[in-house]
Amino acid sequence: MRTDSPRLSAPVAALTGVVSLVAALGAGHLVSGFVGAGASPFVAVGDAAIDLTPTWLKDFAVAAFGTADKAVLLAGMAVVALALAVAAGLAARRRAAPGLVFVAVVGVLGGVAVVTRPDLGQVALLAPVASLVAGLAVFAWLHRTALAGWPESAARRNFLLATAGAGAAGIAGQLAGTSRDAAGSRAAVGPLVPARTAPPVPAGADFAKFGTPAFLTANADFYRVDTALVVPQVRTEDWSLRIHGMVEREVRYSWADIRDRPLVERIVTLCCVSNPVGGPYISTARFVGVDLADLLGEAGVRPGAEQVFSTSADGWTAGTPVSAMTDPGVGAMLAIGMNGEPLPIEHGFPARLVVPGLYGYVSATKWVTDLEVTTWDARAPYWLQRGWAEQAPVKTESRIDAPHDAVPAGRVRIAGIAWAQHTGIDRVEVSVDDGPWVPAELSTEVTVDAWRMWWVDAAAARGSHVVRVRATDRHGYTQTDQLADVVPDGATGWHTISFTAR
Ligand SMILES: Nc1nc2c(c(=O)[nH]1)N[C@H]1C(S)=C(S)[C@@H](COP(=O)(O)O)O[C@H]1N2
Ligand SMILES: [Mo]
Repeated sequence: MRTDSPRLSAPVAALTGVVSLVAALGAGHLVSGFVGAGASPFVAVGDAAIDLTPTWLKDFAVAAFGTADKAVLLAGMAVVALALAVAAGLAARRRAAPGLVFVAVVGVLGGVAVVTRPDLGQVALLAPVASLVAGLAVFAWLHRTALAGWPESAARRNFLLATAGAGAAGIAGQLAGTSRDAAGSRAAVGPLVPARTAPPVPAGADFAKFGTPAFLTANADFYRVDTALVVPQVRTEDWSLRIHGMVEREVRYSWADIRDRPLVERIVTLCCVSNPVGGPYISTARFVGVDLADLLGEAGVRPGAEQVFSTSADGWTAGTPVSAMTDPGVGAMLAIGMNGEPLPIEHGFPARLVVPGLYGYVSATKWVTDLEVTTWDARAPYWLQRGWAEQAPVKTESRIDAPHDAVPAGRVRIAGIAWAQHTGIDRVEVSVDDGPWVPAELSTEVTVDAWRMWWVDAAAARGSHVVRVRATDRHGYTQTDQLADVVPDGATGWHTISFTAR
């Protein structure tokens, strides 16, 4: 009769896999603290997943989870990684080799994710290499001690040691990374005083007391949309903006070059193309910066140029029609300040693009470092490669914000926002229960590049009611009930809500 070779129990085998995974992630995170947060293998794989996600799945994720979509992605990845680690352990109950192969395959995938990141240099590869080495070494080591006699105290000690070491490495990496982050640089910026200020916001610019948003959105409430899993940390001392391509002369601006120019201030509404009818991805701020028309003028745009292809520190790209940036009437800016502060780090510190009238994905590059003047054929920006439109002016739209719950029957105040950038809102009309369109009262216009608020009163008997809104811009265009999806160039249709009067 043949005696079985020693074999790990299933829980111990699974634990071997899980602790090795933790060790691998800890080692990678430690090294990423020195070579850049995006090199941490877990983050790099997540970033790669975001870039590879098909558009329909991304739309679903945004629709289902909103801005929590990244947290959901990370949680999903954690579940998959844990399952793989358990599988690696279970595959190695007798011999370590199958488990080691598993660890190696996962480690190499992490490495591939890092190498293919557009924003990471060669040294970033050190992070997944550290993960791979730590994962293999810890797996082999724990496997050997566990086979030699779990649950002896020595074996148990090794498992604890490996876990504690991984945790310490992860924390050290986090601290090292934090010491290189941009918060200190941002705090050192000091006041950004515009030479040309935007008009003050009059008292009648919003109907917040009736349920609309405030005219200016606080930085903390400003909607946020980007593909970055970890917010890029760009310090002013490391930042520069290069303008090149189809220009007379290539130019490069340092932070001080920009900050020391006369600054302009403009109130602009930013809107995301992924905003569904009635959606929340729209906000307004007072931006401070310099005119892109001036910077591009200094470089000298050559005839035949069609798009300004902008790139951010994290490798994201956008393509903007040259005319939207060189026509001084548009007011496109390189913004460095927002609502009286330097740009918040999540909104692009130290510098971003703001182009009134265009959806963010074709214009609003955050953490911008490079402008290449080129043609549409030569360069395809990030969302164009994923099926979204090349030209994406913000569509005339309106939204109902109040009422949103049950209200007492009788006179009901309905309020909301409308926007028609560059053109301006001419009128907003509301229809209750398919009745006639009734004109709403409009707020004081601050600029045609910002949203406008409206309200109207309606008589509502006890029961449930349906409200629709439509806006007309000063070109005479009235929103139609034609429904369009957000892909490829923005949603259309009348925002419709229902409320109960009792
Ligand atoms: N670097 C970078 N810039 C970016 C994006 C991005 O994913 N990465 N998203 C764009 C999109 S789609 C929008 S709508 C705006 C949103 O800007 P906000 O987050 O400041 O509101 O940023 C734009 N700039
Ligand atoms: Mo967007």
